[in-house]
Amino acid sequence: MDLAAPARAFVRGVPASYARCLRREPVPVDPARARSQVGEYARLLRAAGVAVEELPADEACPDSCFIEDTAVILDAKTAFVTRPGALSRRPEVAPVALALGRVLWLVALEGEGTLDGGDVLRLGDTLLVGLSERTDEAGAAALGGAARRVGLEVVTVPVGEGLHLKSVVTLVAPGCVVAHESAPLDALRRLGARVIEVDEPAGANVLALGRVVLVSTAAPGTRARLEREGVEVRAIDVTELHKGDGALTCLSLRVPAPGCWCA
Ligand code: CIR
Repeated sequence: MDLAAPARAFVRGVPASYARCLRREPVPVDPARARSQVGEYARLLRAAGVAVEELPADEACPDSCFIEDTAVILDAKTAFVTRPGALSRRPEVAPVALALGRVLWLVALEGEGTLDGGDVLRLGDTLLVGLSERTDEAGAAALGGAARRVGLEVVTVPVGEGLHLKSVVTLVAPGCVVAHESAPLDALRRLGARVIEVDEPAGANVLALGRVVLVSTAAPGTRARLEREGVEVRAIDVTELHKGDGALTCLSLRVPAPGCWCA
């Protein structure tokens, strides 16, 4: 199965209530600036050939622009609908499930477990799931049951620093990841991944869209490093989303073309 740019992606608008989003540092955030950064993100996805569907902002859900946490896309036909670890984020799920259900089969997380999509990193036929402050063993086991039915295997790993697993490691190319030193480097290498280590926290979350890889402007060293590796990089300013502990992958849910998988 080939790694390719997503065929389609779902993004979600930034509400004015984003000013009250969950965040580790009590820094002020500017919803209007975040909105324009998400608009540019959608534009870059479209420029990479991705069909983008924008779901409306939900004022009742300050973190709803971080749509990745509400589902895990398993293949071109199937999505696993999550139960986010943060109580305030659970109402985000139903409207996203409604939109996904128009084009995908849905499997819901049954039981008491919790899982955020930001904790799930796909590496070939393996879903590496971070056990974090948001994702627990029961959530990972529920995903494992759904994943097995489409030929994927779940492997869990503890998340040390970072809100989510993908805060500290993301895919660059088939078999190759970019990772912060706080990522589970041994586990990644045991799974056969080539690891490009970077020391910029904002550099560890990149979004591979086929050959083109989006990198935050807050990580110029990572950009230079990937360019030296021959990667075609597009830099994008998502600093207003970083203030809410978000990054590039968390701003979309990406659906691969049939027979392919995507970051
Ligand atoms: C949260 O704390 O849930 C949001 N403020 C940030 C979520 C970022 N999601 C992600 O990286 N997948």
